[in-house]
Amino acid sequence: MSIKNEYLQSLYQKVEQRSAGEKEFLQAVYEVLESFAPVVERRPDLVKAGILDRLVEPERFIQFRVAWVDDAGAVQVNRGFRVQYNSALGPYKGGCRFHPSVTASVIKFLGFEQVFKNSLTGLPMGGGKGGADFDPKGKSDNEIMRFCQAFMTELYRHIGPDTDVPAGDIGVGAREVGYMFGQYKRIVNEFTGVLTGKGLTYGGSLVRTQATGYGLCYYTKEMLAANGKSFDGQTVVISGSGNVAVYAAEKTAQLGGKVIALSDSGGYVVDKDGIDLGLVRQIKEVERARISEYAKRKTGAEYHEGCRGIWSVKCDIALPCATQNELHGDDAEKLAVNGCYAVAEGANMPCTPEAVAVFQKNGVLYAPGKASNAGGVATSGLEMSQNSLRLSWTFEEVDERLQNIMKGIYKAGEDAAREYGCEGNLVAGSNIAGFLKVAEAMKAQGVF
Ligand code: NDP
Ligand code: 2IT
Repeated sequence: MSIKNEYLQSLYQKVEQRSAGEKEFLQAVYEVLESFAPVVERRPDLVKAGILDRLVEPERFIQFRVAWVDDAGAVQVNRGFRVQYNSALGPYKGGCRFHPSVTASVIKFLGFEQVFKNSLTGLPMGGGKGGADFDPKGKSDNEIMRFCQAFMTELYRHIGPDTDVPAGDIGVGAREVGYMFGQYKRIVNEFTGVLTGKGLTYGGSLVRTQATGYGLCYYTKEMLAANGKSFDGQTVVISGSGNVAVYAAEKTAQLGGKVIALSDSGGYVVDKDGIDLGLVRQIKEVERARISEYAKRKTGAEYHEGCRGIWSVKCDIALPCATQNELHGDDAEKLAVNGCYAVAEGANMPCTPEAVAVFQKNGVLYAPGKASNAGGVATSGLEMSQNSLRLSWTFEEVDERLQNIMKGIYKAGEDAAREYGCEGNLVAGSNIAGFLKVAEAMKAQGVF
């Protein structure tokens, strides 16, 4: 693997040396740098100002111990992280992930992607990300609360409503945000919009819960329309059954599509009659149980072990909404052979580079997550605006803003791709459009 532009290839090699073994981070950096050859040719001023050399290095990376006591009275130790990647456009902004697979590499890849994503929203937000290698599965509500309090007891000193504003991600939803917000408020004795994804009774925004899944569908709708297609009457496969997957499924159905499969890390369910979302929400949101429960309760539905098998289900449109590198080259081949013509990422980096190459070779429309899943953070930005105004907008008001933002993101990627000689390539277009704004801001603010 090598990038054709000499400067970009040598920059990538520097990152590789400095971050040896950080697989996910290197994968994200490579994908971005690979699309920048036309920018480097046209904008020698940005190269001279060292923008790219600075952009690949996070402004700050924090790692800390999180010690807490479980229900049996035993002391548990986890590792917490926050990367404050880039503040050129605004306060650091990005979610926190609680999952046993969380490492420095995962947090850095997510933070790096967040910089471009937040820029694409057009809202004043820099990029950050955090989390811990804590596994929420099987923990009691009290254990979740104690962990969140312990995590915030260190994190609070690094964040603030004008400094860094965390939110949710895998394993972090309204419950966890609530516990973290409460702890922050107790420590600093201030009620501020320091986190987004808050409950509606204490500063949360309407639509934030639905925003990533809804936004994904609004973006996909634009991509389909530009190619003479729509969701209407199409079969759709969605991986995952968490926050993003559930609301992507809801909006798909509202737009006329039929969702026939969902998954979790254990396996997937297929329901040819169309997934019953009420049942999914009961199982996942109320009972916090496994998706296999769905097949036990719904006649005609089947459960299969192994989450990657979901990509062998024949569909028109696929929306990967679980986690990074969940869709491999051979999965992409299966989708293409079965007639799938559009893939849009709800998760961050769910498709491997091999899978993306298969889509591009087969003419499958492909929307990169940093553009198509930006609706979540965009609505977080709207929550920050409402907190600053000390006002709450209606559901319709927020939803309309979200739709306009997603349309704008699609157009920015499409336009930049055309302008920089890679028409139709939303990966390159979105990377370039997101980058240029950050680059101009960094250049204007001097070397830092
Ligand atoms: P949730 O925790 O609500 O749900 C995650 C879902 O993905 C679960 O079904 C989970 O299954 C599955 N999953 C997680 N890890 C794995 C794994 N290693 N292998 C297979 N399946 C897995 O998270 P979200 O829905 O919030 O996040 C999903 C994706 O969307 C992530 O990539 C996240 O970064 C991204 N995203 C989220 C946003 C948000 O606002 N929440 C915004 C933008 C992107 P199981 O229960 O078995 O673990
Ligand atoms: O990946 C993401 O964009 C998120 N998890 C949402 C971040 C946010 O600050 O709302």
